[in-house]
Amino acid sequence: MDTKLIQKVSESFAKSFTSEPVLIYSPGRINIIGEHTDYNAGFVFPAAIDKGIVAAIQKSESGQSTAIAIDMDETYQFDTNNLNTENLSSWHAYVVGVVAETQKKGKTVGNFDIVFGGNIPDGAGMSSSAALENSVVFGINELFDLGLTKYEMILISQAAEHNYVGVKCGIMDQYASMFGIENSALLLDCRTAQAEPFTIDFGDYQLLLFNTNVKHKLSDSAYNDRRAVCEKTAELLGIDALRDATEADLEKVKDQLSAEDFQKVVYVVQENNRAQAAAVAMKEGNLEELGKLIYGSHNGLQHQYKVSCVELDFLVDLAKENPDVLGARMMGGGFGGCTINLIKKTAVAAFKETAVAAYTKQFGHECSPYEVALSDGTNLI
Ligand code: GAF
Repeated sequence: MDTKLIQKVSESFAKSFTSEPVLIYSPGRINIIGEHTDYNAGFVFPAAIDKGIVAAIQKSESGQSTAIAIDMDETYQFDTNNLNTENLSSWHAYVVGVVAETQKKGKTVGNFDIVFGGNIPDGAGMSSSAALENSVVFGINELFDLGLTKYEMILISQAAEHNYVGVKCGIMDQYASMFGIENSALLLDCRTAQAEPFTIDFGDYQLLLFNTNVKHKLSDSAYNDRRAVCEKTAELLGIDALRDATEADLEKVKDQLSAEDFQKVVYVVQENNRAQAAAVAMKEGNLEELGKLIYGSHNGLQHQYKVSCVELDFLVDLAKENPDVLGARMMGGGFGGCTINLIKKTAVAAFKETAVAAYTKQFGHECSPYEVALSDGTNLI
């Protein structure tokens, strides 16, 4: 837990408000494998991390709600009794969207004051948005005794993202952030919402992230377009979701799809298989196989699903040149954010140095290495 961040948020709350707040930590997430499979009712393999959002929240007696984002030094005011959901920009949409979705469930949300800050870089693909949504819904559930289960909370967070942010995301990010378990990754079946926890101990190996520090435009619309292709294909096949399709099934509708879209849906079916194969490899302690699956995932994301970018590809290509890296791939929605690498512990320091130098030379700005610990999900501090 980042005690400095907790202190910063608490002090900032005390400067603006007099009451004693409830403190919440809501983590971001990584994902070992299983990308763009969640909205196809498939398998994903995320873990909550020791980077996230700290929120201080308390009931407001002033007749309005005040939200303060300390990282941006911005304040936004609204009234939960007369919520204006038009033209919400940036982080306002996450906060107000969660309130609006909670109200749609017939819950009475009074006014509240919230101050939040985080240590997940924006656009890093580590789900700062899900962490924020979860901290808000968890906080108002606590303050107003709404009686929501954690599962109901993540559905509210997801709906806020769909309806007020405009990204038709799956459930992976909100789930991992809410239900994370220390030192564990979760093999999550997105159809049943049941997760099998895997204790993560890779022995001589570990996970290492590199943030490209880029977030390319159009990522949200490209995300929604891909989801639409998947849903259209499932409809053509007469199935509920692509999770139920085999590659042979896809051949039956090949002539009804563009060549590009066909490759995209093939990717989804293959990636869903890779996520399940990764679970087997981990159970067998077969890290070479896990690494191959991770490289295979990137290859599909780059060439078939087409959600990578030159910066991510560059970092994965660098990893391939290093025999101490067993696997590397882009992580999250794509078009920027982080790569995730499975690397020998003794090689971490040297690879960080090489990768940052090569990346800076190529793109004129640095990439940022991160080592993360796997943490518990959203909770009171
Ligand atoms: C984003 C989404 F929010 C997730 O639901 C998931 O689809 C991911 O992209 C891709 O796997 O993080």
